[in-house]
Amino acid sequence: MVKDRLTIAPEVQEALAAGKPVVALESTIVAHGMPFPQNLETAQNLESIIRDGGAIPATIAVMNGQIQVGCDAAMLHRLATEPQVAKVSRRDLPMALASGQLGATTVSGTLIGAELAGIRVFVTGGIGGVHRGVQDSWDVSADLPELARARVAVVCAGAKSILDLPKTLESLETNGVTVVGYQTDFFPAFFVPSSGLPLVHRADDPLTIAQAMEAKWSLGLEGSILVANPVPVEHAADADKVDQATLEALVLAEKQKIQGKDVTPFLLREVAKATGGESLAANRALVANNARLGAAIAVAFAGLFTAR
Ligand code: PSU
Ligand code: MN
Repeated sequence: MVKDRLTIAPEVQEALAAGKPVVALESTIVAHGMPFPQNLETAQNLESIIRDGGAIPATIAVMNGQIQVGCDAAMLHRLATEPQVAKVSRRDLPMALASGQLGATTVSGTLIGAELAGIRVFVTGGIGGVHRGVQDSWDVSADLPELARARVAVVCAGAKSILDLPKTLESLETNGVTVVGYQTDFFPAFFVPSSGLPLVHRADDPLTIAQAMEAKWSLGLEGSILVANPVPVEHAADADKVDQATLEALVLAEKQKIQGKDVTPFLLREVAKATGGESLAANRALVANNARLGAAIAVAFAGLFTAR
C-alpha cells in the first residue's frame, strides 16, 4: 500500500490535512547538483524562503525503504554530505526502496513523491530535458514523461543550458505540458534569463498560475504546469562564458565516456569549475528566486479552495 512506502513529516501532514500551502523540493540538487557546503546552505535557505512566503517546505528523498516527504535538519545533512547517495528517478525508485539505501530524488522522482503525498507545487532549479547529441545518445531525461503525467506545478528557471532547448520545448508540447513564462515571453535558459526561444503562454502573477492549475486538473487532465521563472538579471551568469564552458564540458564528457545518470552532474560540475563558480552562484540565486515564487503560487492555489 502507498502509505507503507510514504513517510510524511508531521508538519507537512498537518498542513496538507488543513489545506494549507505546501511546497515540495527535490534532493538531487542537494546530493548531486552542488558541492558541499553550498548544497546544504542552499537546501536550508530554500526551506526558510518557503516558510517566509507562508508555505511549508517538504524536501523529498528516499530513505529506509520509504519515500520521505519533508526532511529534518539531520536528513538534509546526510543528503548533502554522504558520498554514496543514489540518484533516483522513476526508473530507480523500486530498487532504491527495496534496498533501503539513501537516495536523492530527481525532478521525476520528486514529482512522484509530491503527487502521492498530495502536494501540488514543486520548486526546482532547472528541469532535465532532451540532451544535445540526442540522435546518437538517445538521452532524454525521465523528467519529461513525468511532467506529462504528474498533477504538480513545477517552478524552474527553464531547462539547463547544457541541453538542447528547442527539442526540449518541442517534447514538452508533444506531451501536453503547459509551459508558462513568469513575467517573460521567452523560455529562460537556467543560468541566463532568456534562451531567445519564444513561449506561447505568459503569466504575470501567482494567482493566474494557480487558476491555470485548477483549470487543468478540474478537467481531469494529467500533467504539470511548468512555470518558467528567469534568473534575476543581477544574478545571471555571463552567457558567453557559460556557453563556452558548456561546449568544453560536453567534449570532456565524451572523452571520459560519461553516460546515463552521470551526465548532468558531471556537466554542472565542469561548468561551475570553468566559470570560476559563476554558474554555481547563479544556480543558487535562481532556485532561491523559484522558491519565492513557488511559495506564492502555493498560497494562491490554497486560497482558491478556502475562498469558496
Ligand atoms: N537542476 C539543477 N541541478 C540539478 C538538477 C536539476 O539545478 O542537479 C537535477 C534534477 O534533479 C533533474 C536532474 O531532475 O538533474 C536531471 O537529470 P537527468 O538529466 O539525468 O535526467
Ligand atoms: Mn539522461
